[in-house]
Amino acid sequence: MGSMTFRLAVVLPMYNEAGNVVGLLERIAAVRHRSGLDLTALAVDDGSRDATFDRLIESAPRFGFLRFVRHGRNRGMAAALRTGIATALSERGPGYDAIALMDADLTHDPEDLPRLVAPIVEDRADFVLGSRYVPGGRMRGVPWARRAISIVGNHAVRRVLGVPVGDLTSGYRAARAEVFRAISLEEHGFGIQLEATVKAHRAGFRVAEVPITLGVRKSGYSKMAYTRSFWLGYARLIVGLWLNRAGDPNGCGCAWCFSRRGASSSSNSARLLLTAHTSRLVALLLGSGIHRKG
Ligand SMILES: Nc1nc2c(ncn2[C@@H]2O[C@H](COP(=O)(O)OP(=O)(O)O)[C@@H](O)[C@H]2O)c(=O)[nH]1
Ligand SMILES: [Mg+2]
Repeated sequence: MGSMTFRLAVVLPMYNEAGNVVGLLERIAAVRHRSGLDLTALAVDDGSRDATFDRLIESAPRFGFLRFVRHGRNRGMAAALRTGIATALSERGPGYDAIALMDADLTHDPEDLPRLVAPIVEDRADFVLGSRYVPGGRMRGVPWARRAISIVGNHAVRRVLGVPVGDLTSGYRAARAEVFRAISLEEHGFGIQLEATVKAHRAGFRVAEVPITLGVRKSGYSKMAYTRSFWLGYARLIVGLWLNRAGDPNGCGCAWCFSRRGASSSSNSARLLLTAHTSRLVALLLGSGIHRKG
């Protein structure tokens, strides 16, 4: 399939990104023009309290490829991504071939989009990660603590879950629409990215990585914080995915997933106890070590 007929929705979660909206859309417009991709920008304003929504409304006449939806109140990045993905999947006649996820703070270069979707366009992959951890991938200006946490975290999770992917948590990614139809995403925190990578791999989709450079934002502020709930959420997710590694590719290890698998109850309660206690312990250890300022 040539790129001219390739329909791509780029989901852009936005929470207080007023200073980035127009610059982002200008760069996407240039990419769209140059690449010939049939690209739609699908912004999800997640109850921003700044002028993000006003900027989107003002931008609509200028950027014909822009669509946007709004949450009445802030529901978090994972909810915004889910809304964006569901909106893209509901598009009919014709539907999108692929859906990309990209941060709206210009830390992901829109210019990388054609390279990101190329493995899908050329039918070499179903799910492509914009990766910091393959040759050519980089981080530019990212604080050392964040780098360290990401590098060590990715390494550990790769070993524990046995998923042969360098950058499991990258927020810059693209997948065939059918991948998002096949996997169920249940995480409420930033862990939704890891959840999607592991579930896509387990469901048998071909995963590829292309190098990207992750930059730092020039406008606005990061909403990621290394809080106790951040670590707790990740720990619970990782332990759950590990416990469920031989089961339903969509299962996360929670009581519901185990009961759906129909396994016997005694070993299940032991596992669930382990999940709860291990995740709390990991979260405590990690959460007490690192606190974010501001
Ligand atoms: N919709 C929505 N987007 C969010 C929320 N938190 C972060 N984002 C968006 O997700 C992307 C990444 O968030 P950011 O705060 O930059 O996190 P970081 O890149 O990990 O530091 C940006 O486009 C944000 O606007 C949220 O609560 N709701
Ligand atoms: Mg960011």
